[in-house]
Amino acid sequence: MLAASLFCLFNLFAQSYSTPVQNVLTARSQTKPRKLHGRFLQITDLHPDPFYLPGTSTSKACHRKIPKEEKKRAGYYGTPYSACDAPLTLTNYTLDFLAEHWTEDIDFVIWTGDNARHENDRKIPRTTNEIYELNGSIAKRMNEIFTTKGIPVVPSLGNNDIYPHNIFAPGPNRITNEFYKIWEAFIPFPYQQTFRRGAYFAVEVVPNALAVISLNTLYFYDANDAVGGCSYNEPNDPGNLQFTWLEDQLISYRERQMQVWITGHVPPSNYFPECYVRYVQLALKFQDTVVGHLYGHRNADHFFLIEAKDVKVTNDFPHVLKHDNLCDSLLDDFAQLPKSGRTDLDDYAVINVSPPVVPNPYLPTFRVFTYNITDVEDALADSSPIRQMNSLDSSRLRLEPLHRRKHRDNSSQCKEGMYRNSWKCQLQLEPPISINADAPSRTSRLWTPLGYAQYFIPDLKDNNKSHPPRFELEYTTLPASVILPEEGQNLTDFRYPIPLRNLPNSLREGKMKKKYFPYEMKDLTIGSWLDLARRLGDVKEKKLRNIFRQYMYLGGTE
Ligand SMILES: *[C@@H]1O[C@H](CO)[C@@H](O)[C@H](O)[C@H]1NC(C)=O
Ligand SMILES: *[C@@H]1O[C@H](CO)[C@@H](O)[C@H](O)[C@H]1NC(C)=O
Ligand SMILES: *[C@@H]1O[C@H](CO)[C@@H](O)[C@H](O)[C@H]1NC(C)=O
Ligand SMILES: *[C@@H]1O[C@H](CO)[C@@H](O)[C@H](O)[C@H]1NC(C)=O
Ligand SMILES: *[C@@H]1O[C@H](CO)[C@@H](O)[C@H](O)[C@H]1NC(C)=O
Ligand SMILES: CC(=O)N[C@H]1CO[C@H](CO)[C@@H](O)[C@@H]1O
Repeated sequence: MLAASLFCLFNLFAQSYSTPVQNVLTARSQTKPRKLHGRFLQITDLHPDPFYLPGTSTSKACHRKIPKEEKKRAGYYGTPYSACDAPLTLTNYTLDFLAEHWTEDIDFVIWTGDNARHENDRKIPRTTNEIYELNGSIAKRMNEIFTTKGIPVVPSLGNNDIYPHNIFAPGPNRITNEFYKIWEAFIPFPYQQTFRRGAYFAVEVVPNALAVISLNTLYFYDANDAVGGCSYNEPNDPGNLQFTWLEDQLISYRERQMQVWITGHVPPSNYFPECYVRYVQLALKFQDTVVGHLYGHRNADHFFLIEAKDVKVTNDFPHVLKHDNLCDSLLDDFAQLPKSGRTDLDDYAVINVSPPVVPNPYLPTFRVFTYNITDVEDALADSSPIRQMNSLDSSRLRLEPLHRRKHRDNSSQCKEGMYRNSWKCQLQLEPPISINADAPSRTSRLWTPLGYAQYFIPDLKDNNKSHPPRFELEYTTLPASVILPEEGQNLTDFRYPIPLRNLPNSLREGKMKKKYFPYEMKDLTIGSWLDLARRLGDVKEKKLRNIFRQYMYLGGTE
């Protein structure tokens, strides 16, 4: 039913892209909105491996040979801290667990790719059919578990979801056609044509209010030899076409006073330099519309900042990976941040990278985000004053001459041949960035992400047929003080940020063990992330820095 009404809405919207917002609002009155929980799931990098055999050698990709030493043998439910992919038992267990424990509590699912095994065994090369079949069977499960229950799923394409891995030519092609079929249930009608061309699309997970954009990051990924890397001289490069599409989407969402999550598989730290520049420019320009950026691929729990200075002509390409070691690079980066009084939040966006389900090379995880839904019913009701109130007052969108001075440095380099036709120099000619400090990415209000809870399987190595694994809370970004109602608080008004039944017993009983609350962030606004980053950049914060490192590698090493 929901699917049908969504379809109508999308259809209506597609027919009249420039229809005034009013008409769209009228159409919505036919849709009975789902009750929102203020939570969504991010799951990434499942990497199921149909050739995985328990007991075989971890040095043979867990495919063959029985080693003498017990600890070199593949585990029944997977092999933690190894280079082996996930046995189907783990993939199935994970999806079954989500079906049983989370479907009642979440509003939508962000699924950021890589649903086939790695290219890690020369003796059993991957085939196109195998990849599509794995994708097909997981997509089918995702559809059963979520979509059929009215929970939208927004998948994005991973670099291992295609053959050969990483290489993706401009569409329409075999890959876009294949995934168009596999993901049919997830791609809204108005985006089907776009998807066939570039494998990107968007879903209004809360119609007319909140959208998720699924990018095809392979067109930006610096390992994809089949594309031009957003070179300014190639307007038809698929990366450039995708950015043009993305900007159009963001303009339209901004006009409709909606908020957006930008999602994809490969994070911007792995983009071609010119694609990175365009990404930064859009992320900052639409800071008032984008609530956050969610990615996978790196298989390590971390976040990083993209900054206005990254698009300065005089700056070299700011690669997150300055050191061989991701953690050191990030801590180094954070140490460069100006003091909070001297930080202009207009200049930043935050990229969140979730660790994977596959225990390669750490432990299986997934994340559940919680977001602010205060007064959401009123806001979603037609002609609500709150909706009006929430609309960002365009007179307050500062058209910043400052930005022109700060970032558009019109440096002499732009006259030189090698720079003239770069996005950095071209973007200097763009109109200034518009900013709003009251936007949900900056100030906690409706749709602002408040925190996430990350679940993991700590003792995967001990699990076997008779001792199945169990996902447990690893940590949350939230402060301990908001997990349970205060004494005497009216329970009718209290919404558990993490459902009570998904909390460990000790927390339910009010024993607030510190390990669950490493960061105590009051919300996930840009300011809160910068506060955390600044603390992490401070060498005196030894304990916090160690925790960050430990959580990044789930207790393992890089
Ligand atoms: C995993 O689940 C699928 C059905 O969703 C089933 O066909 C398959 O046999 C299961 N595999 C394992 C190893 O449990
Ligand atoms: C930018 O460079 C152009 C060309 O050299 C020059 O005409 C213009 O005055 C410069 N603008 C500023 C603001 O410096
Ligand atoms: C949620 O948003 C409301 C405003 O709509 C704000 O008053 C409240 O503090 C926010 N909640 C949190 C936990 O940030
Ligand atoms: C399964 O794991 C448990 C706990 O790790 C262990 O006690 C038991 O012997 C194992 N059973 C088998 C059949 O390996
Ligand atoms: C709790 O809040 C609800 C709704 O706001 C109200 O109807 C109820 O009377 C309150 N209960 C108590 C014990 O104050
Ligand atoms: C489009 C496609 O490849 N679909 C396949 C997905 O996988 C299932 C089996 O898991 C096949 O039956 C489909 O043909």
